[in-house]
Amino acid sequence: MIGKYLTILMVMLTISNCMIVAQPPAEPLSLWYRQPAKQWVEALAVGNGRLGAMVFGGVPQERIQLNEDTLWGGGPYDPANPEALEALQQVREMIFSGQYRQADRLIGRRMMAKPLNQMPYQCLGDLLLKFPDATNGVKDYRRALNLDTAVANVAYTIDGVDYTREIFSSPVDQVIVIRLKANKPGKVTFTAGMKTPQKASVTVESPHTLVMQGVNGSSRGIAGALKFQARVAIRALGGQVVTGDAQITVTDANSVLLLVAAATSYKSYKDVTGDPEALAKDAIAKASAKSFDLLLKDHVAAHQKLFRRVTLDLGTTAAASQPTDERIRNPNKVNDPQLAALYFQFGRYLLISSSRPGCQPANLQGIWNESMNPPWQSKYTININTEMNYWPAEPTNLGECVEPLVSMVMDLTETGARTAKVCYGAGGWVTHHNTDLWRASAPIDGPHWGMWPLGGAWLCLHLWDHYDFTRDKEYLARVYPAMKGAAQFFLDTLVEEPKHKWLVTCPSLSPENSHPYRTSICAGPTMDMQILRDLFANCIRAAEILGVDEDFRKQAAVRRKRLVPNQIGSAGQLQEWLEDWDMRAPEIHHRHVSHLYGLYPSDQIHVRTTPDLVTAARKSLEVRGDDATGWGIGWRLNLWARLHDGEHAYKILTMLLRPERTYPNMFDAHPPFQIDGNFGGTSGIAEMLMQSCAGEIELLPALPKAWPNGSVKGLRARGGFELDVQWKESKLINVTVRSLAGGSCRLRYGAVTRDLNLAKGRSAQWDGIQ
Ligand code: FUC
Repeated sequence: MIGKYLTILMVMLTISNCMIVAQPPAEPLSLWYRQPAKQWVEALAVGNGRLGAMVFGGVPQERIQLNEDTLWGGGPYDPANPEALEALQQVREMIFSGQYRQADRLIGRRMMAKPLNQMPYQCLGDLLLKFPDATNGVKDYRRALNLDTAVANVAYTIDGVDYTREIFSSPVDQVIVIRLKANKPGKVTFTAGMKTPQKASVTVESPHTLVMQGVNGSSRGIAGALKFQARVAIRALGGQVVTGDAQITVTDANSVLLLVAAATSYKSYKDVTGDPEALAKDAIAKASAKSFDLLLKDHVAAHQKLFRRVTLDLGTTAAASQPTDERIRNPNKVNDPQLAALYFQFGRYLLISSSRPGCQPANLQGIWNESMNPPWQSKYTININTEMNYWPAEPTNLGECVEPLVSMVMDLTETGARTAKVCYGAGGWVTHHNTDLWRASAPIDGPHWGMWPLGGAWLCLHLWDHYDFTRDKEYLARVYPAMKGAAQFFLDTLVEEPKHKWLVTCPSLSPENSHPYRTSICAGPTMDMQILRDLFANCIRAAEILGVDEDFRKQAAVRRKRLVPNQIGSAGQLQEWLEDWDMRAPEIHHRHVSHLYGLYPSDQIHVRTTPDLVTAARKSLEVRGDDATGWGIGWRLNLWARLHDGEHAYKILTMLLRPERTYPNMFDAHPPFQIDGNFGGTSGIAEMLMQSCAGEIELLPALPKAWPNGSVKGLRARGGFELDVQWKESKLINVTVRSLAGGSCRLRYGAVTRDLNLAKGRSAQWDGIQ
C-alpha cells in the first residue's frame, strides 16, 4: 500500500525556503496535509468527549489549543420571566385576531428571558511549544489525523533527524497525551508555556508541571461561578529540564511525554462545588503511572470499540492519495468517491470525540472553540442544530454517544418545569430554541427566534429513538417520565384556534422564518404539529410497553387527533403554516426547512404511506432551493435521500463537500464553523444507503450513479438490527442482517420485500436479489 502511494505521489513543494517531499499516510482513513495549519480551521481536532485539542503542527512553534467541555461563562441562573404569564392570554388573542406584529411586540416586552441571551462556551487556552532550532531546512513535512486510531501526528526531518509528534485525547485516562520524539538521541529541545484569554495565572510546580488556574467570567450580568485548572506534566527521557516562572525548557532529550489534564468546578447545572485541582492532579497521577505505549493502547482500544463498528467503501480513485485540503479544493473536477466515505467516517469520529457518556453533549462546535464569545455562543440550539448533531448516532452505530444528550434532557425536565410553571402556568416541562450549560429554558434573543416552545419536545424524539434502535426497556423506563413531562406541557397549553377548532400551539413560530405579516409569531405552525404528533405517539407507545398511565394515553390520543393536519397549499406545496402563506413569505429560500421535519427526521410523510404529501414536500423543497448554510445543506441531503432521489441527494452532498461548506480540516462551514453540517452529512450518506422508517428497512433507497460498487457494514436499523450491505454495478447483491434484540423486520429493495423473524443474536443473509 505504502509503495503504491509512493509511486503515485512524490510531490515536491516549497515551504519557507526549503524543499519538502510529502507522502500520504498508509491509512485511507486519515486526513493529511503537506504544511502546518495557519488558521484554526486548518488545525486537526482530537477529543475524548470532554477534553478537546486543536493541533496546528507548526515546526518552530506548536500550538495546541485546548478546551474543557464545562468551561462556559456565568453560573447557575433562572431566566424565566415572571411577567410572561400575565401577558400570555393577551398575546393569544392578538394572534387569533391577526395582530401578529402587535403580539410580537408584547412578547418582546413581557415574555422574554432575563437576561435576554444565554451563556457562552469558552476556550481554555493554548499550550505552546517553541522549538528553537527548528527554523530552516525542514524536509518531508506531514501532518495527519488518523480517524481509525484517533491520533494526530506531525512528522518532519531537519538535518537528517526525523522528528515526530503524536497527540491524542484519551477517554480512558482523561488526559491529552503528547509525545515528542526524534530518531537520534538528544535531539528534542523546546520550551513549553501556556496562554489564555481567561482570568487565570500560569505557574510552575514541581515536578516539571505547568499549572494554569483561573475563574470563568460573568456574562450578561450572570456572575462567573466556575473555577478551573489545567496542568501539563512534562516527563523527559534524557537531556535536562529547567523550570522558569511560567515555562519549562527541555534540552537535548531523546523523547518527551507531556500529559495535559484540565477540569472545572462544574458538577451539575446547579452545583459548582467541584475541585478542579484535585481532579486534574488525580488524572495526571494516574496517567503518569502508565507508559506511553499503554496510554496509547488503551486509548486506541476505547476509540476502536466504537469507531470500527461501521466500515464504508464507496470506491477509491487516484484522487484519494492527495492531501485532504487539495481534495476539498477540487470539487467536481475529479472523481473522488472516497472523499464522501472519509467525510462520513469523520462525522462518526467527531461524535465519538465530542459526546461520550458522562460528558456534555456536542454543542454548536462539538467541543472545539478558540474564542471567549464564539458564534451563537457555541450553545445548544435546539430548533435544529443540536438534533442534527445526533442524527447519525443511532444509524451509524454510536448509540452510546447519545447519553450526554439524554442527561441534558433529564436536567431540562427540572429547569423546564420551572419555566412551564412561571411563564405558562402549566405542568410538565418546556424548553425553547436554545439551552446552555446551565440548562436555561426560557425564550431568548427576541420573539422572532426565541418564542418557540418545542425544543424539548423535539429532543424527546432522540430519547425514543434510542429505545427504538435498541429495544432496551430498562432504558425506556428511565426516559419515559421526561417524554411524558414534555407531552404534559402541551396537554396543558394547546388551545383551540377559532377557524377549524384544531388544537394549536400559541404563541409559537416556524423556526426563524417570517410569514407575510413580517414576523415569525403565529399559532400552530406545521412543524409544531408534526413534532407533537411524534411526541404523543411515542409517549403512547412507551406507556403501552411499560404498562403504565392508561388515562394519560387516552388524553394524548384524543389531543393528537385534533392537531392541525399536514396541509397542501395553493402552489402544491406542503404548507409551512396554518394558513397558506408560503408563496408570500419574505424569504422563500430560507435556510430552515422546518415543516419538512415530517419527512426527515420523522417518517409521517413517506413515499409509501403518504404519496400526496411527499409530492407536496418535494415541491416545498424545490421552492426553497438547494443552497443554504452548512447545516441547511445537511438537512436537504437527508430530505432528498428520503425522497429516494439519489442523484439529487448526491448533488447536494457535493455542495456540502466543496470549500464553501467544508474547511481544510473538514470542519463544516455554516460559515463560520458549525459542527452540525458534519453530522447532517454523515447521517445523509447513511440515509442514501439504508433507511429504517415507516416500518421497513429499505436498502440502497437513494444510491447515486457515482457509487456503482461498494459496501457498508454495521449500520443500525430500528428494531435492534445491524446490517451489512454490498452492491455491484448499482445493484444490491448481498445483505446480512443481525438481530441484537430479537424480533421481526421487513427488508425492502425497490419493489421486492422479505420478512425476517430472528432470535436475539441470530443473523440471516439475503443474496441473489433480483
Ligand atoms: C439557528 C440558525 C442559524 C445558526 C444558529 C446557531 O439560529 O438559523 O443559521 O445555525 O442557529
